[in-house]
Amino acid sequence: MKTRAAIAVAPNKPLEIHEVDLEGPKAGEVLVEIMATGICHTDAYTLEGKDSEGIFPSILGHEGAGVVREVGAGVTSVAVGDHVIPLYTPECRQCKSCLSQKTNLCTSIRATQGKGVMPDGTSRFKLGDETIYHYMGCSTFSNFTVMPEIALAKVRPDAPFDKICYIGCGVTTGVGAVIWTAGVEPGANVVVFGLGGIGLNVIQGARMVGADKIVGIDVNPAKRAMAEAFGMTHFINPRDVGEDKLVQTILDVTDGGADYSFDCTGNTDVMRAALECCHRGWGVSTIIGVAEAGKEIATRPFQLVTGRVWKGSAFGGARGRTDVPRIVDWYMDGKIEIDPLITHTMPLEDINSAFDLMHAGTSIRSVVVY
Ligand code: NAD
Ligand code: AHE
Ligand code: ZN
Repeated sequence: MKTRAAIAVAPNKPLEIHEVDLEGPKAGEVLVEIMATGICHTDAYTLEGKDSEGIFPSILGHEGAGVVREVGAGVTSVAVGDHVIPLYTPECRQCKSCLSQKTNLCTSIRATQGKGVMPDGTSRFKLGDETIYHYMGCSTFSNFTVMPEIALAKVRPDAPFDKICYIGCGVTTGVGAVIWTAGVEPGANVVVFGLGGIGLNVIQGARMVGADKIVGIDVNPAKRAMAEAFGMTHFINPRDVGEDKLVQTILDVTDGGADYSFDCTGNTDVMRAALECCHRGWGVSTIIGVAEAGKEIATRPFQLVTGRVWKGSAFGGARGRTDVPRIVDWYMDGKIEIDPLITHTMPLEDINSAFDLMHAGTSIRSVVVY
């Protein structure tokens, strides 16, 4: 079949809209009509050539929601007409990682996913004779895509696509990192670096679990109002206090340091500050931000010797097929908010403006509605 898609042709070039050829689903695969997709900072990072796994030409996008239109042989967990959220972190429930119950990082198809192909080693997308690669196993910047069955969360049919697409990455990543990765408890002091599409969801996760102080840090003062609306109690702009005084300022505000901190910037200097602002003896810092290829983190080992803990979180530690439908319920039941975070919507033809808005710091989430 033909499908309209935005193709990342080369690093740092605008996405190009084309009618591409899409091969139908093979065994264990599902054809999904994507109804809406968010644009996450990770899409921008890959488009900018910062992802060591970035492949061009490819169809980016990993934050979608849609409807099953066709199933391949042997598919049993979803049927035509089901509403689904594509999962860049699948849940096969059979691999060593899934069975361990210690991680959400299902390994069953990770290798082919990182190479931009389906589990059989081939792409379903073509433009003329040229192969166009998949991205993060999702490619939601295409109106239709093919997904492995194990990478689809079936969700309730009354939830609006243009909002729940955000649960495909940003919402789950932020809220999940609080609940599942860090395990923040009521009364804890939480410090969040970067108040964008991920950081604001860390803030609402912290509010949901009953955190005490929720300190937000951002170099863009325009992010303050939304963060306060989502539960932030204190705001610090590193440029106001001086970058060299940032950690001490946080220690003062939190009476000795954060119980939990989260990096939602992808900046390795910020990651260091996020660790070092943690309380001596027990503070836990969770890295969510994705740093560009070649970057490394550093701190004095003494920071860890004296009890601070450095962790990382992918997709909020969520087990996609199990947890994503629950998060959709939380949204529909009013336990979490999504609508105010979707600051811009646009047709696929205008998708490049979503990247401009992100870089200008004027959007939280842009959503393409097909
Ligand atoms: P975003 O662009 O919406 O937000 C980033 C925010 O960080 C902005 O508000 C920006 O002003 C702020 N910022 C930038 N530099 C800063 C600094 N030095 N100090 C303080 N604040 C600073 O991006 P997003 O969509 O929220 O994504 C955030 C990060 O999380 C990205 O690196 C993204 O790739 C990553 N991410 C990781 C996962 C995961 O599973 N681990 C999932 C989604 C996104
Ligand atoms: N491909 C990069 C790493 C990118 C990365 O860390 N991705 C996150 C999700 S970001 C979503 O917006 C993730 O889930 N990582 C776990 C995984 O298995 O990819 C690189 O450095 O090569
Ligand atoms: Zn993302």
